[in-house]
Amino acid sequence: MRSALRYWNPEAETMPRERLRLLQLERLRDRLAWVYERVPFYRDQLDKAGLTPADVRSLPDLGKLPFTKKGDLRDNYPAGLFALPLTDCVRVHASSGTRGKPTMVGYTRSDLAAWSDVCARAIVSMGGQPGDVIQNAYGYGLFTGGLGFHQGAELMGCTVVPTSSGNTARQILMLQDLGARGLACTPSYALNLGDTMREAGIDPTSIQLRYGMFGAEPWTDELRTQIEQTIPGLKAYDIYGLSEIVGPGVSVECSERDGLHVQEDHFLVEIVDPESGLPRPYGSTGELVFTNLTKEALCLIRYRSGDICSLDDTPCPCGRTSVRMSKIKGRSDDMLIIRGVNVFPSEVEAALLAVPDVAPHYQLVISRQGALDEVEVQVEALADSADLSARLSRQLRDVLGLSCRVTVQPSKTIPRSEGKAIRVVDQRA
Ligand code: DLL
Repeated sequence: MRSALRYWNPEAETMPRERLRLLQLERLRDRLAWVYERVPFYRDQLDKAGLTPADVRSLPDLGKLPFTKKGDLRDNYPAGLFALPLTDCVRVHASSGTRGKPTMVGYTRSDLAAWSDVCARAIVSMGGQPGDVIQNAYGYGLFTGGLGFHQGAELMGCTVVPTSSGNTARQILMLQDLGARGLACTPSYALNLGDTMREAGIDPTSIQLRYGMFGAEPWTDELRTQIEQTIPGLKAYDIYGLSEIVGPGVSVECSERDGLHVQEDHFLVEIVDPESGLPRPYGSTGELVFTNLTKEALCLIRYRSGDICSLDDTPCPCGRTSVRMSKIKGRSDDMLIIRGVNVFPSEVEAALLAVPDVAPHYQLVISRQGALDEVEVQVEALADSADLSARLSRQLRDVLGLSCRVTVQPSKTIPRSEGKAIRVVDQRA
């Protein structure tokens, strides 16, 4: 019998940190020269800062370079930040633009090969093995989730069932008939799928799911527990990524589920103060900033992700040597300030799901009364409970210092997700 793989790319995943740092520096210098020669935006940026690529002699020198922001991609829509003409790309993807135009990203054949490799590493890290059947319910299309996962799973010799998102009845049929061991989708959709199976009275032993590869939106350990209770036998793992940098596979949990390993040979990660942009030490919370170390088509330098978490470079028992990210707390632009209290939707999720009788479906509705922001937390109950709303209000006040109205809605009235869940409805003008 073939022994189980521990790593997909052992050389890259277990490289001693000193060697990894040297490799990162070499790749950083090479990519800086690449974009300086080919992308007018970066040439201008560096010229204005009085720098040339040769001025970066050590990794800390990276801090001298200006940031790239989402607005820069928008201003140069569709392909102004590409280092190669569109005709040299073999594929494009785009992230859903909530404000106007989407963000367009491009890939050469070599970019796709590197992306497939990091996705294969991620699948093995979450318990996948060559030969496994993997059902991929991330949306196929411009979104990077579907095709990103697909090519990684194919590369490692899995059998991919490309269901894409939605059509829950057909998803369940495929799970039963083809016996997938791995399920890839957003965590909110996994919960929706599990709930639907339970309501339909499906025998859990007719499903062979063992691992879930869930990401593309913030979620908490409390939601992880709920998903695992809803789909017995499945272990839920977190996978992170963003289209601007590549798509899924930038970082992923291992069997320890104690942070997400960043694929640092491809993505250089920093953590900065979201306000000042100054570097923050490992262990403290801040905004993730990524620099591509190997991309050809769209190679971003110091890209402000907007995602808030912390980094940890202590050794992991799994043997991978890369730095780990904590779960994402939220986005810098999703942080709510409700009567002076700063709160992320994920903190509300963790506090709510710690209370018995509350269903794992919720929405925060924000409105403005005069000069004050009001938040109404809408939830559904698992069982009849006259004082649920009062208990939840107390919990939010005690845990988060947040005073808000909690309304318990009739069952099934909070929209169920098929992709990224909408947790916040902002009614402010
Ligand atoms: O969501 C890529 C992806 C697909 C990741 C499938 C994982 C699985 P975008 O649509 O560009 O790309 O959205 C990127 O989603 O900046 C985060 O705010 C959020 N996000 C992605 N993964 C996670 C995660 C894909 N595991 C944006 N936890 C990112 C929290 C996540 N937030």
